[in-house]
Amino acid sequence: MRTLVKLAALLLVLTSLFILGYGTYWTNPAAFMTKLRLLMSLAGSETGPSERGLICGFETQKDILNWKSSGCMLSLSADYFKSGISGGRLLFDGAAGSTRTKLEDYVFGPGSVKDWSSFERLTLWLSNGGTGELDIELQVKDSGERRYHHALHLEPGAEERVFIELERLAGTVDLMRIVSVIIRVYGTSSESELFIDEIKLEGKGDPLGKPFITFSRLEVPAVAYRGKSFTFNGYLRAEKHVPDDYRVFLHIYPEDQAPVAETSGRAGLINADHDPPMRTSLWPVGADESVGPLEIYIPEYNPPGTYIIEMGLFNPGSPGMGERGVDYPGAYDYSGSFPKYRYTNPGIGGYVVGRFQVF
Ligand SMILES: [Ca+2]
Repeated sequence: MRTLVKLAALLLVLTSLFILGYGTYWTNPAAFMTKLRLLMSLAGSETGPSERGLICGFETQKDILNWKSSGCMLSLSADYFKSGISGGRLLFDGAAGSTRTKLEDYVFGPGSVKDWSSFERLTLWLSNGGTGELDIELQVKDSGERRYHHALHLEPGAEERVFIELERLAGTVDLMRIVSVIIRVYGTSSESELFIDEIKLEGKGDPLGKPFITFSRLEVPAVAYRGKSFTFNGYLRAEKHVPDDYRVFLHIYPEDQAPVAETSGRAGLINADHDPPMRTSLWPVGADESVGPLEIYIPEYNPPGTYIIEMGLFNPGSPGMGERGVDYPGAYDYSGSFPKYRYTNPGIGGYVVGRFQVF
């Protein structure tokens, strides 16, 4: 009797599959296989442990549902894959005036990887399956709406494995709070077709979470006078290569103004932000580099007393607008508007590197 029930159930499943697949199979065998795989994935036959750092493997319907598309349609495809049994296929609607299209993944993928700080690079495969050239822009967005842009061009039939070093992203976006990966495609028509697979994070280790700028020393007089200038110089050392050109922030203000949270709100503030004599991307590793010399004037109306010197490197290429008051323990500090490099020196808090007297 039980055997009969099992047989009946099996027959029912096979009949549903047949009805679902029959029409599709004769018109489009590939689509039939995709549907079959979808049914299998929905039935839970592909639930393996997700790979560390995998953002999207384009293997299940769930992978597809993470993406929000506009001007294009994403589906699973057996025609292109670099991992597993399928990849993603982007077809463009080709409507009049539709020259660019967007695909956005809210990084809720299998690994839910929002903190990228322990990885070294982002990689993915792209292949142009259509007859026209494609201009593609990859964007990585963080919770503060900061975006990193990476542009590439694909000839018809060309395939590329894209690598983006996270060290470069770190200067623009907050690697601990990644929100989405966006793929924009320009110049599409209804003949355009883009395949994509295996979006993942690679590498491990701590280079991105570990500070690598060392404060070396200051050259300032012990005493300076209101209504006069003094000569300032400071030295920093890069313990590893700095990928971008950072600017020096140099804030000098009366010590009693330190409790004021916003630097710009401190009475008597002297803001001496400037570009270092040598671009930070050219700084040799392990050597002291000077950020001056500078002549700094102390206005006569400034109060006398102990003054604080706050100095560091920040990235002016970042669009800013960071969340304030966020404790960030890594190599990059987003507690202000722009990413700053933290010092390796223990005990340097708030970038305060020295004090001097003003008379
Ligand atoms: Ca795949």
